[in-house]
Amino acid sequence: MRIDVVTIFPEYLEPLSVSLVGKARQRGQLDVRVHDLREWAHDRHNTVDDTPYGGGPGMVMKPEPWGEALDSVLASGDGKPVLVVPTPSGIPFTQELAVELSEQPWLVFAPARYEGIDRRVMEEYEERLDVREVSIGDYVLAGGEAPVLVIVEAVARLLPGVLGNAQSHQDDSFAPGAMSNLLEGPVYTKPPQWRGREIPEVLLSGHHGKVARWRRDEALRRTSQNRPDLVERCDPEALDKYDRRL
Ligand code: 6GU
Repeated sequence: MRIDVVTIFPEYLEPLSVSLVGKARQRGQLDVRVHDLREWAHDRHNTVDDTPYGGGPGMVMKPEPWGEALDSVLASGDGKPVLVVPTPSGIPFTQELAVELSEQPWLVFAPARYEGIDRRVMEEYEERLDVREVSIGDYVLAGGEAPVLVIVEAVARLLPGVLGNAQSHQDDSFAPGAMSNLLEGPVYTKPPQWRGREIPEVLLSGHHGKVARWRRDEALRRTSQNRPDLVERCDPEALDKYDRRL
């Protein structure tokens, strides 16, 4: 997969060289290119923003640098990318959308600072591309760069061969399928005693059926505690599938 990011803070994207995403790049599974939007500014101050028409607080990102930057990125590759625009007014970013994006050969991210990008940029590229305005949650960040890190990590770990074990994301909380509405329960590793605390006995029993049932009960307990909204949407048949999963 190829990913381009156009931003006024290229250094904000440096974490994309670390950990899972960094390794996927080193292995050639992911081609990430970060571009400085100011390269497409024209005045000597490299201005990319201006005051909003109609008045009001803050600044709006000018359309010309975005248009030239996106045209240049589009011309540098084959075919059409999906254009992802992080914004608190977008559709919710979900695991389902992560899966859909992970199936694309090419993603271009256009994170905004300030109050957002001049609307005509979206109108222009909606005529040419699949454009997704995406929000990562119900809170407001200062810009779309942190959401790009979030979305790229969620997508990259779904690419074939990026996680060691293909099973490991079948069981994710929010993975589409049997467990789509349950959170994962607690996990334990060695030592068997730590500061006087023990491992739940069932995990040492070697009884796969009982272990599966315990995990499902813990998943339900955690979900009703932290996300009662998800329990309401839970399909009872999904619980039986959870039992048979191991
Ligand atoms: Cl995608 N951008 C910004 N600026 N704030 C957000 C967001 C995105 N998602 C939630 N809050």
